[in-house]
Amino acid sequence: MKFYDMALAPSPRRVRMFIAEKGIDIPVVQVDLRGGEHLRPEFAKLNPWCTVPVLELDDGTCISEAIACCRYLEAAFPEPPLMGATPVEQGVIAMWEHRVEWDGFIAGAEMLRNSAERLKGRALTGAESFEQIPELAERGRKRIAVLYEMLDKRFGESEYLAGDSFTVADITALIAIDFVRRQKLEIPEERPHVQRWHDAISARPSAQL
Ligand SMILES: N[C@@H](CCC(=O)N[C@@H](CS)C(=O)NCC(=O)O)C(=O)O
Repeated sequence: MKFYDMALAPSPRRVRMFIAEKGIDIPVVQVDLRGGEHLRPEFAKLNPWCTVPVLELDDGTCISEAIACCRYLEAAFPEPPLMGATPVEQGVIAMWEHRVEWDGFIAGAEMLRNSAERLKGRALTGAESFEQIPELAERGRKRIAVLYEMLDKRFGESEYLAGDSFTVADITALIAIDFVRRQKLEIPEERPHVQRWHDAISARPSAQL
C-alpha cells in the first residue's frame, strides 16, 4: 500500500493521524501541490479529482477522499475502532464527523480559497479552474464563529466529540480547527471547553505528525 500525502495540507493530515492512531506503517509519497504535480496526467490516473490524500492498495485500487481512506483502513485494521463498534456508535460518530467536516473544513476552505492571492483562479480543487468569490470568504469567517459556539456547547457536555471515547470525529474537528487557526481564527477566549478539548487532542502523539 502507498499513501499520497502533502505535509502541510489539512486533508491528508486527517488520514495521517488516523494511520498513526491505528499504529500501522504505510509508505508515504509526498505530492508537490505547489508545483502542480497533482494536476499532471500521471496523478490524475490515481485520483481523477486531483486531490490528496490518496491510498493506493497493493492490487492497484486507489481510494481518494479522506473519509473514504479512513473507512477502508477501519475495515482492514479494526483495532482500535475509530469509527464505532456498534451500529449506534457508527451512526453517531458519522453524524458528528460529517457535521464538523461541513461546518469546519468546508467553511475554512471557503475562506482560504476565496481570499488567498496564490489561489486566484483555483477557488476549488480539481482539474477545472474557478474564480474566487470574496463574499464566500467572508461567509466562511462567520460560519467559523458559529462552529466555535456549537463545539463549546458540545465539549461542555461531552469529553470527546462523539461521546466518551476518541474517534475519527475528533480527528476531523482538530484538523478543521488547526486549519482555521492558521487563517488567524484562534479559539476565542470565551470558548474554554473547545480549548480544553483542543489541548487534550493536540497532546496525542498522532497529532504531532
Ligand atoms: N474532499 C477531499 C478534499 C481533498 C483536498 O481538497 N485536498 C487538498 C489538500 S488539503 C488538495 O489536494 N488540493 C489540491 C489543489 O489545491 O488543487 C478529501 O476529503 O480528501
